[in-house]
Amino acid sequence: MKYKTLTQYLVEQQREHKAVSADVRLLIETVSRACKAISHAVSKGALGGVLGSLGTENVQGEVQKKLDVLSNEILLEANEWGGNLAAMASEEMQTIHRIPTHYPKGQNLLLFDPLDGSSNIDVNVSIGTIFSVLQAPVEAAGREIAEEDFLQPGTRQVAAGYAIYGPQTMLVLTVGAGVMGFTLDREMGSWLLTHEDIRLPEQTAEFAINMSNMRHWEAPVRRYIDECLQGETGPLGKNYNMRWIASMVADVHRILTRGGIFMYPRDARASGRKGKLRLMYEANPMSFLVEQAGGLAIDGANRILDIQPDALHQRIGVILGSREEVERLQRYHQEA
Ligand code: P6P
Repeated sequence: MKYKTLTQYLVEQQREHKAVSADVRLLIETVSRACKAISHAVSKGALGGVLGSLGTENVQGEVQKKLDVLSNEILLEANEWGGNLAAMASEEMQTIHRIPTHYPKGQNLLLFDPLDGSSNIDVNVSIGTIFSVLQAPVEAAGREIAEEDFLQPGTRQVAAGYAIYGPQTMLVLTVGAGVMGFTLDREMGSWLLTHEDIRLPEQTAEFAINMSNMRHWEAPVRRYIDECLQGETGPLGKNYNMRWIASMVADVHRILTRGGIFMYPRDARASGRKGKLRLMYEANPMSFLVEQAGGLAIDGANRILDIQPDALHQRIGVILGSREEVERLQRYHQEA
């Protein structure tokens, strides 16, 4: 079977649908090449001397794995010279990374979690790269780009996606014209459009949450999970299954593929009061993808994409997936 390549898809979106500009198309192609390099490094595992921790912590206070830092460096180096970026931001860096003065600059802002789920690296479980593309505010023209220029609601994203390094390496992307899945053909080094127009099933019987945090949850979350656990004898009238990979990219990919609800809600812990996941480069790109596929993404009562960020590494509660289930949980939060 002949598959459309990522380049062909992007050229068509640019030429026929005006869904992407030439420099966003170049940016996505550059990010996809960097993800190929990360996939190659990840797949070497112990043979590549890239497993294990560096003994350092990132800005989040999380232990940095060798592959976290390597993936961050691959994305920075790949995206510095293209002339289509004003600056970058990463989970692994305290503040923004401006384009070096000897390179031309562009109008786009690239944000990424270079290797999400890195606690799974050493145990050979799927991990991924998450990215989000914004545009520099008009008022930033003629001055140095600042961190505040990144603090835009998720509705302003012009593109978002993730690469998942699993049994297959895939790139799942939206430019605001639906969600497309590309599988890496390692022999040719091409991303091939194998999953056109991914639609997230509106109903599900599968929830994803870390149950060990149950005692810390707010009442609406506790109510919803209790009802799921009551199965067909309870108010939801059906039995539910549970999955938790502890790798957001893998859990979200499963949900985009067969439906489900992903929950990392804020909770009563000091570390969880605002949630665990980061708004700018985890929740926003995943929410853009989920909504483009027909699903819903909330922080509890509010749509995630509408949230006005107040800090680059801001954390947020995340509930996303099959529309019917997320709407139910949103009602429970609104009733609380
Ligand atoms: P927990 C990975 O560290 C991550 O940021 C997400 O990818 C994942 O969904 C979550 O944290 C897992 O958190 O507390 O279950 O280990």
